[in-house]
Amino acid sequence: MTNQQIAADVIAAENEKRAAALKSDYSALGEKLARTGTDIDAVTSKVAEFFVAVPSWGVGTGGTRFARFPGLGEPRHIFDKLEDCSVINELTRATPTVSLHIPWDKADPKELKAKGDALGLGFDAMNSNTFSDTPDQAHSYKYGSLSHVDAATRAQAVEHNIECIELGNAIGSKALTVWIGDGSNFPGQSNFTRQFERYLASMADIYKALPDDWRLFSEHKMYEPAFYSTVVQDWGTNFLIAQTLGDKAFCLVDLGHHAPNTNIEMIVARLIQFGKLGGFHFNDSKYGDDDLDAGSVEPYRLFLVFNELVDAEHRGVKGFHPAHMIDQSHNVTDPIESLISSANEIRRAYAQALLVDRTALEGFQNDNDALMATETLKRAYRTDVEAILAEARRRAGGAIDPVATYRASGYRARVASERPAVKGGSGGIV
Ligand SMILES: [Mn+2]
Repeated sequence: MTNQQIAADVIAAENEKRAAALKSDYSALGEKLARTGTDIDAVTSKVAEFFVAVPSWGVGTGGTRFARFPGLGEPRHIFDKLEDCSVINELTRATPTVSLHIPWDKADPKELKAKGDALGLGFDAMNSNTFSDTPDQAHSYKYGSLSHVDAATRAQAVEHNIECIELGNAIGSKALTVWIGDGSNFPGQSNFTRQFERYLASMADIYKALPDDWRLFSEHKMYEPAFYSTVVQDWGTNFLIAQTLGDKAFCLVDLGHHAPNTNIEMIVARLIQFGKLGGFHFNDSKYGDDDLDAGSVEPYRLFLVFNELVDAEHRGVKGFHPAHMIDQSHNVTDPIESLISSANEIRRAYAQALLVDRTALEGFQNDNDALMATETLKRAYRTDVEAILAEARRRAGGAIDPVATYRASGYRARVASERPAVKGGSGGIV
């Protein structure tokens, strides 16, 4: 038995309070879905097998350029972070893996692996950090890392990524995600072509160090911290990178890394069509890279992204297995509650996308019946699938209402008494 953070009897007692209502809701929804030939249990089973990785950095309180307001019981190190991540998984049964960020989470691989095993957690993609300096490093990343004009700085950044692969390999990870802050703040500051050539050469060196069963994800981002241009600014450049590097290289789509109103679901479709969709950093956005909770601002967009994923699944696209990860920053909520809710919203979008009548949709598309085609999507989106999500959690040993159960467990108060309070005041984006 693994070392659980939330006592099984707390989950059982909370579930007991809600079991009868869930049974009734699930049965009513089952009847409704049966009328259109959908077996609710088949959908519930698929939802129960859908997992998303939690970011280790997400369980700490984030911040903005202006300030950071620490929360109670903030994790002190990666082992505290893993315990917080375990809480999310114990209650949702949707997040059995954690994505680490190096050097923030650097630790003895044996200890990391042992802690993960004890909590029943695995390790998802490793994330390198060459967008900030550590006190002991020889060359600064102030003017870039993998694309820096200085060869020694580039070599140091490549070496850091290789170190991430080696650590990841020792703990069972199978992917490296590379996002760089490289770019320019002024027109003329950098030669776009030379800079991208240097980036590609550095990435090729990292790619060479990749084990055979690993994947390399490159993440595009329109702006920030470079405000005039970034080296990997959009999905087109990202696609060129993945295509240039080889079969183990894929594009990672972070939902917040696009201009407002960008048709992200269409980008997803294109990347799927050409075999280069590596996976996602789920979050939500209003204006920029806001790192808001998944599904909190534009749940319909999240659904439309999942509609493309389910469409690919439905068509049996070869080698289609995108990595699902959350990438959020929590400033005003308990990070554990935000991550619980985000994992649920992501599963909700998946469940709704599973309900799309794809035969009918194809018929309406072929008949140029725009109204009924879009109505077919809306019909699935409007379905309240909460009972499916709750039943999937309950069957897997999780909580029918995970946030209420988390609050009832008193976990935050317990860790607040064990972990020293952190003073606020400093700025800094997580
Ligand atoms: Mn991201």
